[in-house]
Amino acid sequence: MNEMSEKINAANELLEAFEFEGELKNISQLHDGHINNTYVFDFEDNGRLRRYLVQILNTYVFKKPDELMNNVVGVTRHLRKAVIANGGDPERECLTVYPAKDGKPYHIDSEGNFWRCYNFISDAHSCQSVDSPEVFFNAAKAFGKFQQMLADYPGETLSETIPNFHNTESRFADFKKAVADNLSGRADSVREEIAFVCEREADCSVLVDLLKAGELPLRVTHNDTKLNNVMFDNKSNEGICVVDLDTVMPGLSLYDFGDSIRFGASTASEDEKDLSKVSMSLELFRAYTLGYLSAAGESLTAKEIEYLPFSSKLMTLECGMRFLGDYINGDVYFKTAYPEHNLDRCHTQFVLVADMEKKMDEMKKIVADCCKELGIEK
Ligand code: GN1
Ligand code: MG
Repeated sequence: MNEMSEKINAANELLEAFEFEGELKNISQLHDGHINNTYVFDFEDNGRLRRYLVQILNTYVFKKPDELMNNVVGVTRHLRKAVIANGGDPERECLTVYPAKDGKPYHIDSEGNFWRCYNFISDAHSCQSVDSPEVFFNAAKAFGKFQQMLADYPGETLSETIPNFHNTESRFADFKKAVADNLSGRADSVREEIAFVCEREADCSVLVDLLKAGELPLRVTHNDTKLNNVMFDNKSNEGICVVDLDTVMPGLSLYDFGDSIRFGASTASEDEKDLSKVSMSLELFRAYTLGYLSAAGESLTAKEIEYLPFSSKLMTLECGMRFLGDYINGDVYFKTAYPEHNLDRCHTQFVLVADMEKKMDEMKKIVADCCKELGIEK
């Protein structure tokens, strides 16, 4: 069923299931993410506009939505307390789960769709690309602060919503399986891309090995730190709220840092076809590093800081490998708008990886300079 009719069919059921206030006036769809379907429901309540963020969770990707929602409820409650303790506005600086009337944090409709409802963050916007280093600096501060606010969250109570999500070694094994199974029959047309990944097999184990050896600490991390997962205040442009909490799980701070660079430090969009436009901007890398270290630097270990540049490359390689694997699997995981979409995405990621390999020494120097500027000594 197409997405438009899906939301209209379900609207009446949702009005029954959730405690919305007012009269439903409009439904619009947001097209930010590659996984879930997101809508904004506008209600009029005694002349006042009330908006809710309503989503269908992708249960192909998230196999245990119940456990996922337990994570999200726990994490959002914790963040709310932290925002209040910092003197912030919990209506705009964190997500709140609105439970269904039966008390569950979701509603499964008659067609089996898994719906949930959040507050809509008012007077704020998301960004699909970085138009100034300042925006990226602000995103970094927001993700750094997010990590700080979750520093005392009991990680052992969180379920793994996608097992081995950033275990790049296991991602590589999944990739090899996709190539061997060749479900779409496309593998022969992407031999060069497959070789690009295989040449970098050793990289895939580096962070996992450091974690196993106890050289990197396990923290509660976001794990999907794309620029468009931060809401920016319309007036100040500060990053006020981190959203998309489905992958908040125990992980490495380096996953969050690296994934932000992958998406936000690129000079082009993730699916740019003209690869001559794609590179990793050192200016943007610097802006993010400075923002992130200013918010979270004190709590990072020397090893974490040392691996910031490498993690940027690794998270980009991992994501490119996932896009390529999905292309070979027949586009079953990421939403795509046209048949070669995942392949286009994979190409931008690999151009970025190659560019980061060239710029690795400069990235290391930027990290050292930022530490110096901020007085961080490890
Ligand atoms: C997905 O949902 P979204 O678009 O924020 C994906 C991330 C990828 C990203 C690539 C649960 O994130 O892991 O890095 O696409 N999320 C999931 O753009 O797989
Ligand atoms: Mg998202």
